[in-house]
Amino acid sequence: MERTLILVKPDGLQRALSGEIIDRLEKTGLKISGIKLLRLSEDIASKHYEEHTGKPFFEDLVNYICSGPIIAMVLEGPNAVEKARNIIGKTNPLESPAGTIRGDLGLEVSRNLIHGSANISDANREINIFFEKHEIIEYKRSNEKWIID
Ligand code: IDP
Ligand code: MG
Repeated sequence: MERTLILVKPDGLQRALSGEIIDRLEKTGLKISGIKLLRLSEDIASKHYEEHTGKPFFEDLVNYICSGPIIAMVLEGPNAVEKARNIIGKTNPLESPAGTIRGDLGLEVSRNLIHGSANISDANREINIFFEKHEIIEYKRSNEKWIID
């Protein structure tokens, strides 16, 4: 089954929105297969955001993501990557429609609350940065047949 990496960014925790953010994603039916609280080092943050190396916002982005604890999470389900991105919204909260996490809860691109992998290959790469194999748990939920046909 497809998996994606989600990060509740430092502003999400500072604003006590982590429950709300996880709730919105979990209610879709996506299953939490890994979850942890951690504070990123500059090295790990730069690795996670390596595609943005050299961009004007890169240094601010790394400082932002390292500025406080984050929650890292693996979500699993059919089309998990695309589904999570749809719930998250566009990169800039201003362009994110109402009903999305960034659209409803954020104002600025540099404080956009949450990360979700952009595609399956990014998801695999990012999950490997944040989780050891044994930290991802495979389990069945009793209501799964009512969520996934
Ligand atoms: P994404 O998070 O929607 O995938 P990316 O383009 O991959 O967006 O950018 C990664 C993160 O970098 C964004 O979530 C946001 O926190 C930050 N970012 C992107 N563009 C800007 C910008 O123009 N100014 C400041 N921060 C930005
Ligand atoms: Mg991205």
